[in-house]
Amino acid sequence: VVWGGVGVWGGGGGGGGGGRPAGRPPDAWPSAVGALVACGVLYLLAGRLAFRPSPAAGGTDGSFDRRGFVIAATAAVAASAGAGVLGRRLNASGAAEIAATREDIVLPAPASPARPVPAGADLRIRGLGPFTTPNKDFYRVDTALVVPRIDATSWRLKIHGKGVSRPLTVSFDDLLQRELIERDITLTCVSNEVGGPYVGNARWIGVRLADLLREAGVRPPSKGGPADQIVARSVDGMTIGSPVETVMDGRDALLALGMNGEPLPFDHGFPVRMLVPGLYGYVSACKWLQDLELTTFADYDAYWVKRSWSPRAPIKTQSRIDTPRPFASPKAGAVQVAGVAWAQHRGIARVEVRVDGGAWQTARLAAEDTHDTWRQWMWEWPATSGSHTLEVRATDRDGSTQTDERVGTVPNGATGRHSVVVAVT
Ligand SMILES: Nc1nc2c(c(=O)[nH]1)N[C@H]1C(S)=C(S)[C@@H](COP(=O)(O)O)O[C@H]1N2
Ligand SMILES: [Mo]
Repeated sequence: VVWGGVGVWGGGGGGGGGGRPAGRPPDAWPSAVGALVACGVLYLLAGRLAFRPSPAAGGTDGSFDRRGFVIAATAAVAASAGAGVLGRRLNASGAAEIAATREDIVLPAPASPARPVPAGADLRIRGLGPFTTPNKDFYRVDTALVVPRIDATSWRLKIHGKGVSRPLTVSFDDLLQRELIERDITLTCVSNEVGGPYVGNARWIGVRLADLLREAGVRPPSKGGPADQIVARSVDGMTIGSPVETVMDGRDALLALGMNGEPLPFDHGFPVRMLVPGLYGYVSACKWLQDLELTTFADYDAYWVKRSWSPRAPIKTQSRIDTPRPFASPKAGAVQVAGVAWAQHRGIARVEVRVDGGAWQTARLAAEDTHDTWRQWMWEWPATSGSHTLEVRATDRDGSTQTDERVGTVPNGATGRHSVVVAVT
C-alpha cells in the first residue's frame, strides 16, 4: 500500500509539473526525485522492520532491530524536515513565515455583479458535477513545488513596458478600491485530454484588466499600440503571455481577487491572478501575479512557448460525457447520458450524442449562463442490453462543430470526440 502510495505521489507530481501542460521530463524531476528519496527511506525503514532469523537463537522466529529502526526513522524525520525548510526556501516569495493575510480580507460587493446563474443551468443529474465548481474541487495545474504564500498587504503589481506611457504600480488595497466586476468564467487547461478533468467553472471577482491598461496608456495593436503581447510574471517565475488585442477587445479579462465568494485560495493564485475568457490557462491565467510587461510575441517567448507550446491558444470547442462512466453497467431502458460542453467566449449552440456510430441525436442543453461558461447537456438513451459506445460532439455559436480529428494536447489543445463504452445489462 505504501509503495503504491509513493508511486501515485511521484507520478501525480510528475503529471503536475511535466504532464500539464507539457510532458517535459525536467519539470517532473523534483517530484520524481522526491518519490525516489521516499522509496529509499521506506526501503531502509522496511529493512529495519523486517523480521530476520536471529543468529543468537539460531531459530526462525523473528526479532527486529528496534534501535536501527529508531535511528533510521529519526534520520528520515530530520531529512524530511530539512526538505521542508529547503522547499520553503525555494518559495520565491520567501513568505513562509509571513502570516497569511487572506483571512482578514473582506471583498467588497462588486459594482457590476454577475447575473444570477439561471435556474436551468444546473441539471442536477447524478454523476454530473455542479455548474459552479466548488473551490476545493477545482482542478489545479501549475509548476509550483511549494504553493506561494504572499502577504497581500505588501503585494504590488507593476505594469510597464512597450507603449506604457504611464507605468503603474498598484497595491491590493488599490485594487479593492476600484470598480469590481463579478463574472462566471470557465477555465480550461491546454493539457486536458479529450474527456479529461482539467476544466472548471467559477464565479470570479476582480478588476477589468483593460481599464488598468488604458490608464497606463496602453493601446491595442489595432489602435496603433506597439505591444501585441502582455507577459504576466508570477512570484515563482512563471511567465504567461496573452495577446493585448484579446485582453482589450471588450471581453471580461480580469485581475481576479476572489473565487466563488472568497479571496482566491492560495492554490489558485492568492492574492491576484489573471483570467481571460476564451484562452487556455497557460496563455491567460497567471496565478500569484506580480508583474505585467507589455512586449511583442516576436521579442519574447513565455515559459510554455519555450517548451514547444503555441504562443497563442484560444480554447477549442469540446464536450465530455460524465455519466454513465466508462465501463458502467446501467440497466436496459431509459438511461440518462449527460455531461458538459464548452467553447468559451463563443458559447455552445448544440450538443449531439450517438450510439455505436449511428445517427446523431440532439441532446437537451441546460440553460446558458454566459458564453464564457460551460454548458451542461443531457440525452435520454433508450438503452438495449449489450456493449455500446456513446459519443458526443458540440457545436459552438460560430457554427463550428467539434472535429473528429484526434490530435494530442501539444501544441495548442487536444481535439477529437469523447466516447465511453458501457455494458448495458
Ligand atoms: N504562476 C503560475 N500560474 C499559472 C500556472 C503556473 O504553473 N504557475 N499554470 C497555468 C495553467 S497551465 C493553468 S491551466 C491555470 C490553472 O489554474 P488553476 O490551477 O487555478 O486551475 O493556471 C495557469 N497559471
Ligand atoms: Mo494549463
